[in-house]
Amino acid sequence: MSNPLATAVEDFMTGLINRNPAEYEFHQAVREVVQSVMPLVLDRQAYRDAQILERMTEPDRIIIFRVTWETDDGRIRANRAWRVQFNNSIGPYKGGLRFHPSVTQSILKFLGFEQVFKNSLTSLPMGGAKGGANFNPKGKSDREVMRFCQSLMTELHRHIGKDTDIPAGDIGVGAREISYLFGQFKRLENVFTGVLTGKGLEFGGSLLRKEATGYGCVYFCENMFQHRGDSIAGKTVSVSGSGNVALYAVEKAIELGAKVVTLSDSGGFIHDPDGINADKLAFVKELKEVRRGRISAYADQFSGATFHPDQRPWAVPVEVALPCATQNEISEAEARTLLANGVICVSEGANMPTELAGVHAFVDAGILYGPGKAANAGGVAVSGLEQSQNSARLSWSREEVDERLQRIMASIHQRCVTHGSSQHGVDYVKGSNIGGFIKVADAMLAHGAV
Ligand code: NDP
Ligand code: 2IT
Repeated sequence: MSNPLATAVEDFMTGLINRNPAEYEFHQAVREVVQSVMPLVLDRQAYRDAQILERMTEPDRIIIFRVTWETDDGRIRANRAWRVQFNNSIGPYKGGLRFHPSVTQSILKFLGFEQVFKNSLTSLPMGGAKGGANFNPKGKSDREVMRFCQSLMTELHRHIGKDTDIPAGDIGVGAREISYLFGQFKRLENVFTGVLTGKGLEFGGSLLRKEATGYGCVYFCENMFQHRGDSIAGKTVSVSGSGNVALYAVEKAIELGAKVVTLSDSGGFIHDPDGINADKLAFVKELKEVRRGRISAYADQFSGATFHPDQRPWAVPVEVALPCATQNEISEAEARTLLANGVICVSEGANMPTELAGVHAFVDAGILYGPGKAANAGGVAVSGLEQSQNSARLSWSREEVDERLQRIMASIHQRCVTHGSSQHGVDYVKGSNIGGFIKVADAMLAHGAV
């Protein structure tokens, strides 16, 4: 017998795939959301009459442009850049910029789409966007990165603004890149304004923005544990990545009493059965944030640790996994390995790190599974707080920002509980998708046919 819900999802997806051929990451992100919200859409005639789902899956606009720049030895190079302005129903467009050779329009559309729901969950007035370029910052000099950022901003500046669209960092875009982008925006527009977040503390940045995504991911993890009367304290944890999100997830997990045993980069992963302590983390921060080195150096530095080239950390038995590197870094098979080895909690620092079949495996197993759009919302939330501080021309203390971050993560968790209750406990996928959807959908209804 045909299931009307499954049929509605498949009919919708067929149309979306036909309209957006070969954008596999975008299809994946949309399918997950549509599976969650279709019952609500079928139930509310107003959503169907206004074609809310069709409109929410179509970006407001995509800006595509060439970025031409010069290497240190005078060769001309060109890259492609995008800004996907997805939805500004509840606030100005907001979302990061990614610089990585793998960047495609499909990846930026999935990220922009996820950002709409994530930003809605934070309760702050932020719409969703994402941008970036297929530029590889690895191996480039600071001057080359500067010239690239300046060239990119020379086009991007006319499309962004503090009340229009506020970019920030993501993979390959950290403090250095945001500073160069900000400097060029200021030069072109002759205004000093909070048009980017993740800025340096000397020029309008917020305390704790750097730490916010990783800390927030662990706060969300702890919220899930506490809801079950448990805690991350004493648990063994694997973390992937060794960038901005991963390093501060490790820092907070250690602080809350967990034992973190892995880190990774695109070259492989390190396993340290003794656990990464504060001193070892300080070494990794210096290695990654200052020297821009490779994680394999960890195993050369600390006896007892091993490096596993070209592998991901998911076969290491742990109770908690925090994927903090990139999309689809946990395959279905790896999700099943984690479950077979006894994982009880997965909190996603990265965006869409788990393949959809792996997501279903986690949800069906009834473990605590916090999807990225809920668990990694702390970064954009503190970006929103950076914007508030810029508007008020104030700087809040670290304690004040941390307290607000903890409150926002707890309220996202509560929203997931409200919208995601199921017979197994809380389905955080359903909770975050429906919780993020309703506010945006209702704002779109209120705005009429725009
Ligand atoms: P960084 O560039 O600081 O670090 C990325 C890390 O992931 C590096 O260790 C990198 O290794 C690894 N990585 C990236 N791409 C790949 C790949 N294709 N295969 C294997 N390893 C890879 O980025 P962030 O820490 O900022 O971002 C990590 C994730 O968190 C992304 O999914 C991002 O979208 C998400 N996120 C980031 C937020 C933020 O505020 N920065 C907010 C919310 C989510 P290598 O150096 O070898 O490339
Ligand atoms: O994926 C994300 O939420 C980010 N990269 C951060 C976006 C932001 O505007 O701070």
